[in-house]
Amino acid sequence: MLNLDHKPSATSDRRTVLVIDDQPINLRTVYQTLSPDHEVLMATGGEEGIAACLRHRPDLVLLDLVMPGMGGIEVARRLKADPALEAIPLIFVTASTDSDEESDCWEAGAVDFVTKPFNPMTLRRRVQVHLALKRQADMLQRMAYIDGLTEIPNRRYFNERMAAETARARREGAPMVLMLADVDYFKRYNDRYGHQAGDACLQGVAAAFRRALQRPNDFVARYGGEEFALLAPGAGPAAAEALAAAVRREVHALALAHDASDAAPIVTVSIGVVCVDGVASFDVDELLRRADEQLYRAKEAGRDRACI
Ligand code: GH3
Ligand code: MG
Ligand code: MG
Ligand code: MG
Repeated sequence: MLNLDHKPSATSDRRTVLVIDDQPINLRTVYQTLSPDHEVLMATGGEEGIAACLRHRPDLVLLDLVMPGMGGIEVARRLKADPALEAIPLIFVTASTDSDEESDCWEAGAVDFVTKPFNPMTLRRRVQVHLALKRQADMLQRMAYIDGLTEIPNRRYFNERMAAETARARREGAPMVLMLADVDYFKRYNDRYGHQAGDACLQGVAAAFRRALQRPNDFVARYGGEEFALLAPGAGPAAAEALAAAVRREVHALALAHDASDAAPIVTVSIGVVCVDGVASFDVDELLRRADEQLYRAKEAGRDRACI
């Protein structure tokens, strides 16, 4: 599933293409073919290519099949295994005419296959077609998965990522942290400052949550009206404490006056935290129920706090 936390795709017409090939001459040829229309990044090997994907999140990858060290198929598998990178379309560019190898490329997740030496126009057109498809897919994803008010992912996105990350945590025995956060006395905030100010407050709180995220795969979604859900895959109890503290610090730093709150003179949140230790068996509903219980405890204990 697309990682929605990266740069919005619809902002620029120039899109980024990453070329991974061990031969400088091939890199140069592809660069000359594509650079008039696109930003072209280059990597001379598999590992370097994956690192460039993580750093630059290209819109498309052109991948050489045969390279010393990590070959193209392995690069493709790794990109497809990373939820943050799997949506990047891959086109194999290869001198191979072996039919089995061609099948391997498709099975590794390629959207297209270009044989070397290529006709420059064919390469340009194929790249254009797949960039256009990617742009449409990105737009649909945004419309389906981004909350219109706060511009962070919505509950649908959260449910899908949560299911995927929970399955992964179970499979890998990795820890994970789930948080449900709720704005304190928000009904009073609306009553006191008006619904429009309430909307602006939710936007500010969403941005504060975002700033509090610590690692690339952490994410926050608008779970309901003034409720937010955070997931930190791979995080243990110490990271959970740090994340909850960062969230509270960022929300406090907004310093939004709330003189109708019994918790503080500013907007605050209460947070229910659940740490998954990686060996326990659990399912999504159970985790959400536990996070909700912790949130309820935080509310009962006076709000403006996290319960772990
Ligand atoms: P608590 O501290 O126990 O959480 O109290 P609360 O008032 O925050 O909780 P309650 O669930 O009673 O009220 C939530 C309010 O959030 C009610 C609803 O009108 C408001 N709300 C939900 N979505 C939106 C929104 O999109 N914009 C605005 N302005 N208000 C919203
Ligand atoms: Mg090669
Ligand atoms: Mg609520
Ligand atoms: Mg509330």
